[in-house]
Amino acid sequence: MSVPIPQPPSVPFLGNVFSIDKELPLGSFSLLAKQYGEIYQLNIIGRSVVFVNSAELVREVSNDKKFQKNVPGALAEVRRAAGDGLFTAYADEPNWAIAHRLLMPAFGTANIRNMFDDMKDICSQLVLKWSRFGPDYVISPTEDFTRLTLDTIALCAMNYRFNSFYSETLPPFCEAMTDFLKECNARANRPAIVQSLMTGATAKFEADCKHMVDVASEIVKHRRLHPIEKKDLLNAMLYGKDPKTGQGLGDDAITKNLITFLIAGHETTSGMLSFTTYHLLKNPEKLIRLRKEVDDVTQGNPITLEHLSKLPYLNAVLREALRLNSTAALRSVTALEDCVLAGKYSIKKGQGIAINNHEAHHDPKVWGEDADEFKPERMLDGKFEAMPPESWQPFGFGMRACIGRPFAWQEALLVMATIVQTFDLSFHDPSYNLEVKQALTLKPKDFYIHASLRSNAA
Ligand code: MNH
Repeated sequence: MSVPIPQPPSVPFLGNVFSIDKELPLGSFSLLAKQYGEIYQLNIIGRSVVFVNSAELVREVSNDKKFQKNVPGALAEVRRAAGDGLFTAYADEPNWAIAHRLLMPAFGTANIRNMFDDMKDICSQLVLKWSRFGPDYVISPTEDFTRLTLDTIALCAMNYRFNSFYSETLPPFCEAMTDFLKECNARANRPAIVQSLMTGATAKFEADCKHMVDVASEIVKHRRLHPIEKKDLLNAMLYGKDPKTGQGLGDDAITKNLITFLIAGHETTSGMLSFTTYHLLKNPEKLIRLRKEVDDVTQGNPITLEHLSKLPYLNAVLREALRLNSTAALRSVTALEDCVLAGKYSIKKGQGIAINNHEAHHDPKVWGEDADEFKPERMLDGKFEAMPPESWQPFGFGMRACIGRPFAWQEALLVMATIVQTFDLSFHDPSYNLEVKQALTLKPKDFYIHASLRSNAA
């Protein structure tokens, strides 16, 4: 028995576009999920999208044989800068497979371990800033973590220094990217006729895009002229060959992938660090447990690569923060054939499906009635491994899953361990409750803290 997929009332031509909050599309999609349940259908300016919101349905569409990555809406706009780079490549674009095979070893755990010293270099800059400014200074964690993650990916991937900690405002590249990503979201929800009238916004969009392309292609040119011996991602792309076809990547493809790493590699991780900090501040007893683990392992010594493999509670904290607030909570696939979901919802071949992992990660059916609470303990002692498959997928799924996961994880372990080892943290506004904002990814909104050097250092 087939059951129709519910669709909120729509208006002619624009479809359901008025249901979508321009500042926080995910918020609208989640509100609709509260109203319509595990599945619903929207018409976004003529494009039909089926949203799946339960852990069970997400598991069903997490299947590379039946569904493939889709690059619709805002993601398609990101192609203006990132083209057929790894993240925004269409499923059938040859450069995806070549870059994927060529880059997998470079992003593998062994190579990421080589990046520890560079990660530590940037992490020390954050520590120095927070120490020197002292306890009265109002810290914006989202801004300082953005400095940190942008500088870290640039140094590790292409030996480039943005030096973000040495300026009052974020680097021009970062502003261009933030504005660009916001505009990608806006453009995706604008009818073509409206878009065609917005010449000012389009000019700004083009200029931001050009700025990013210029910075990245300058880095490639510079490295060609001044080669260095470093096992970074840029060298892997310049000199590596696809093991299957023997092909290398051209300078244009390399530039697009550098932009991809800068975009994909910093916002998401910055958001994860900010949400983790928020949840630890809201749950002081978890912070105490975490600090005890870090102190026991490090004995107050500077953090080393070896320490990072001995911090199970920190791993659980990061998993739990990413579950509650996945920074890239939506992904899209297309059905490769006609199918029926949950034995009752008919889906036609070619149908676009949006996967709302924010909802799935809060599904009480798999996470329990306390699904909205921050409880790292549920990720410990084999419980995480025992969850139904694909219940936790903040890094996406299958062959198009995040290539930067080991990178982001090592960076987050280092930074969070260093922070709890070094500082006492407090909310700037003790009554602050989490609010979320969205560019392409999600971050806490109006979240400010204070940091003072620890009074009871180990
Ligand atoms: Mn990342 C793909 C989340 C860190 C580079 N990343 C994805 C996807 C998700 C994701 C979800 C799948 C998107 C989709 O299905 O359309 N990524 C994250 C999160 C973090 C993260 C939550 C940090 C926390 N990502 C990073 C870092 C890098 C990176 C760091 C680079 C250094 N991610 C990528 C790339 C892809 C990707 C590249 C695309 C992979 C592919 O399609 O082959």
